[in-house]
This record gives sequence, C-alpha cells and structure tokens, in this order.
Amino acid sequence: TELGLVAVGFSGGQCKPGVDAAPMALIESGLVEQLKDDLKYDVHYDGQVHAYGDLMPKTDPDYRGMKNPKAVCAVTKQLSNQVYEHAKKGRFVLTLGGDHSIAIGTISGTAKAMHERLDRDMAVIWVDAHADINTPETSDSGNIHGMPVAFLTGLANDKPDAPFGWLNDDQRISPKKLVYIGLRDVDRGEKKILRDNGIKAFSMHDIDRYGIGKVMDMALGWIGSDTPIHLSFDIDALDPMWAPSTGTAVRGGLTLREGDFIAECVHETGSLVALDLVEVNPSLEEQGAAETVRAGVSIVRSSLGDT
Ligand code: DIR
Ligand code: MN
Ligand code: MN
Ligand code: MN
Repeated sequence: TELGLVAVGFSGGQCKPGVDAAPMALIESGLVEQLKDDLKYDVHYDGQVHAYGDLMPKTDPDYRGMKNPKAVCAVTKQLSNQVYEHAKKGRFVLTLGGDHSIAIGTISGTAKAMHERLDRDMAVIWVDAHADINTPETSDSGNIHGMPVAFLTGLANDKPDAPFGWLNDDQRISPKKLVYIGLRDVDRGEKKILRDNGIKAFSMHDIDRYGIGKVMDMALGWIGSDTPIHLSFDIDALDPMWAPSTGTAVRGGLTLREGDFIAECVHETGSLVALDLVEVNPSLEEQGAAETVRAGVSIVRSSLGDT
C-alpha cells in the first residue's frame, strides 16, 4: 500500500515547547523502517520535519481569545494541502505531530480528497482525553489545540478574512460522522456543544461499563461500513502510566493495550484512510519520554495492520 508520511514539528496550538520534537523522536526510533520492512508500505516521505518557519508571522496578537492565531492558521492551511496531495493520489496519510491543532490541516485535507475521489462524507474517530471542541468563546485557555473539532465541523465559524476563514465546506466534516473515544476531561462549554449537537462520545466511563470490545462495536456501528475513516489519536488518551510525556496528561485513561485495540479495530474495517498521532512531548518527562515514544510507535503500527 502507498503511504504518505508528513512530519509536523509544530507546537503553537498550545503553550508548552517540545511537542515539535516528537516527529524526529518517533522517526529516530525506527518507525519509517518498520513501516517499510515489517508492514510492507511504499512510503512517500520528503525526509523533513516541517517547522514552517517561513510562514511564521512577526507578530501574532490574540484574536477572539485565540493564542497564535496567525501561526496556527498558516501552518494548518499549508498542511491541509500537503495531506490533500497525498490523499488524492490514493495514499494512506500518516501525520506525526505536533500538537492537536494540526488536525485542522490534516482532516480538512483528507475530507476534501474523499469528497472529490469518492463523493462521500468522511468519518472521524477522535481518541483523546479531551474533546477539543471548544469555540474561541467557550475556551478558557485560548489554546487552539482545544478547538480543532469546532472549526472542522463548522460549529465555530470564522469570517473569510479571519484565521480559519480558509476552510471551505468540502474540507469540513459532519458532527454526525464524528465519534470520540477515551474522554475524561471535557470543559463545561464543550459538554453543552456535544449534547446540543448529538455528537457520539464514548468516555472512560463507557469503556469501564461496556469494555473496549463493545465500545468499538458501537463506535464503528455508528459510522457504518463503507465510510472512509480518519483516525486522530491524541497520545493523552492513554493513561499517564503508558504515556506520561504529554502536555495535558489526565489520569484514569486507556491502557496501551486498549489504545492498540482501538487502532486494530479501525484498521480491520478496511476503511481507514489517514492517521494523526499527536501531543507526544519528549521534553516533559525525562524518565517517561522513551516510554511515550514507544507507545506512539505502537499505536501507529497497530493502526497500520500490525498484529
Ligand atoms: C482544554 C484542554 N480543554 C482546552 N484541552 C486539551 O485548553 O481547551 N486538549 N489539552 O488536548
Ligand atoms: Mn509509490
Ligand atoms: Mn487533543
Ligand atoms: Mn488531549
């Protein structure tokens, strides 16, 4: 299978430096060779970790309370094209982040390609401790990595000349085709957005109640067969025991095995078209960095058919 790999060293969607070093750490641990040699992918990779330095604005004042709006806008817009170029050629797209704001770029890119190639709405499975569906107005932090889903679904809108005004309808996803797994730290305003829009979400409570096997049956049943799926995996979905080196770790999360199981089930559908792996921050925990990178590699391998 053809695979396009995009390495995104960007941290401007939140305030902690270091998450931009994750793609290099993942690649240095041998990920690309494993994809080629073990899993037999034909990997298309430009050999660079994109930092988009040339796109960075000189000044970047807050806008509607958002931090670094111009930088996040410029990076996601460019990334959207990079992902789209791979996806329209029929390649699976693997994006290594970076913080989760980059999903504005990745998902808009695959959504557009799926609309064009298959004339279909794409589904998104968002595995995360957080819902990342704040609008600029509901966000307490102003960090855009807590907002990507709001922009991608059109629940937060921006004027054409404003930061995310570049998103067109064919680059968006329907709230009905979105499924969350692993939630346990959802803001008050986000809870209202999830409720008001009937968005499907499986929290840690649901996983405790039904078990991960039943939850995956229900999650994939909601999406239905024959719908292309983009999996956006925030490493903080995993319990800090397995992934301590991440910007906003929350206790009570998925085991690594549960994370791998989610990835395996999504792979087994045959409908997975793209994967984001985000929020690994190797600089946060001296002891836990290697462990967290290993967990990230494991999630990628499981998503790509390793068993
Ligand atoms: C919080 C934290 N809901 C926010 N979000 C995080 O800033 O909007 N997402 N950490 O991964
Ligand atoms: Mn090729
Ligand atoms: Mn996230
Ligand atoms: Mn998160």
